[in-house]
Amino acid sequence: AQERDALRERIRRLLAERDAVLVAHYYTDAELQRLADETGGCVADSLEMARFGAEHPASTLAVAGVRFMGETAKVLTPGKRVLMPELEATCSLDLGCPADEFAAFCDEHPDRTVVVYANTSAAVKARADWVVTSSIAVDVVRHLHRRGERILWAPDKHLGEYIRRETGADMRLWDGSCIVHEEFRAAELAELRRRHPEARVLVHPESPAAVIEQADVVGSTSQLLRAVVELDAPSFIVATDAGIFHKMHEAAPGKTLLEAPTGGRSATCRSCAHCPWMAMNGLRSLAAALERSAPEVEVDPATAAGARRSLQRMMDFAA
Ligand code: CIZ
Ligand code: SF4
Repeated sequence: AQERDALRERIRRLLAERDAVLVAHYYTDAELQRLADETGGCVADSLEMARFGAEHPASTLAVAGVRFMGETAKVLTPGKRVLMPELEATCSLDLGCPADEFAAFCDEHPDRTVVVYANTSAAVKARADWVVTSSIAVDVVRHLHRRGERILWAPDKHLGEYIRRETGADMRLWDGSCIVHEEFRAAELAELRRRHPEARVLVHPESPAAVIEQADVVGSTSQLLRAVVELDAPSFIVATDAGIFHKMHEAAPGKTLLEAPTGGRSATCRSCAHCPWMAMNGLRSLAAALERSAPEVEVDPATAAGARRSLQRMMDFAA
């Protein structure tokens, strides 16, 4: 405990020395989320993290999250230094959608509007017409569908199928998935609901359709967090990364939160609904990154300009 206190102190000092602010994702460890809150940083979903970083006066952003989040921060604020504890922290959606293969997929469907999820590399975003997050995906695709546009969607097939069901849009889907949300199990969830009939079910749309079907609320991390506070229910079954429980407990201290059942990827994982790449972020690696001012996220200017264009479309639509 003493060592962790010392680490926290060192990080506070380094943040000040480097003119840096810590932005942490909801799925990172609670101690990083706490430190971000205590040092005037922010804890948020991927897009809110980027927005906060853009508006904050610090010249360096220390991004605790996964690589595409660091890239998005760099794309939106090219003048800032973006440090990450671990550049190898990635995402199965990003990994499963390499830019060259994605460009070939787009070339096969030149008549379709290309909409990609925020969980992609800057290079994939640069090839897209639109970037969306899970909080705005249905609204954007409905808008495009009403304009008569047909959609090419990547990379998450579960989110893509969900958007298609909600909007009725004509969508071609890339075959990608999140290794965390894909593990939620419909039969076991139904069983848990039988044992807790008072609980409301909150599901992130990266989950399989049979899990989404059982949800009272389907939404992004921020939307699920809001639901815990706003819905008048004593308990909730939550199907998203367990990292979110820190903020949920903080925001709604009296409520009972239950983890939605997973298939169980490994016998050793603390919680199977916890992203192994998010877990690469820790106090020690953060302190080292600040100490060395590395590793730094770089995005080449042409790619950044392309990604900024499709991100900006989403932000203009949301405004
Ligand atoms: O699953 C993820 O990685 C999410 C929900 C990211 C984000 O904040 O949009
Ligand atoms: Fe990617 Fe899933 Fe991890 Fe989010 S939780 S970063 S979508 S692998």
